Amino acid sequence: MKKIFFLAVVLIMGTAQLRAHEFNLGDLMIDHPWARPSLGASPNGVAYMVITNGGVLADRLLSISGDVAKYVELHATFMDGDIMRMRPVPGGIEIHPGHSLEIVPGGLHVMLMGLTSPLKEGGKFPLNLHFERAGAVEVTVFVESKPGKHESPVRERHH
Ligand SMILES: [Cu+2]
Repeated sequence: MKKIFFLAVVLIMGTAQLRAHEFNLGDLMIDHPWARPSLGASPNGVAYMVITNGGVLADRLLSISGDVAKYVELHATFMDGDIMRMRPVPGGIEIHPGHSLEIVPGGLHVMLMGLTSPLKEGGKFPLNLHFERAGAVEVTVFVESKPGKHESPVRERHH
């Protein structure tokens, strides 16, 4: 919150969408960062969000960091035969102008390895996103078992 380039806009768009939230950084809009509650004593968690580039220049999500876990990594999920596996995405991911980077269940996810405390339903924590052009922004991640009624059609098709 101390960073001068940090600009967060929380949109309240009606009672059914009270927990929808988004963050803006230059031409980038980060929609509803959320994480599943962690299971039991599981040391790991996952977080999701959708990042839209509304500008005319490409940008790149370089990395994600935070104190919520010992290691925070962007992971891709892929099928290896019948087994779903995941691996880090080195060098980050480009976001073309007019496109959205969907970090959603079944695809990309933010891997939180070595949680410093369990993720509890209704809780929240900050993550820092680092972009090549736009710089850095802190977003607030809501801990929810489901991202709620406000979930966009884009994300629902992955369920
Ligand atoms: Cu992972």
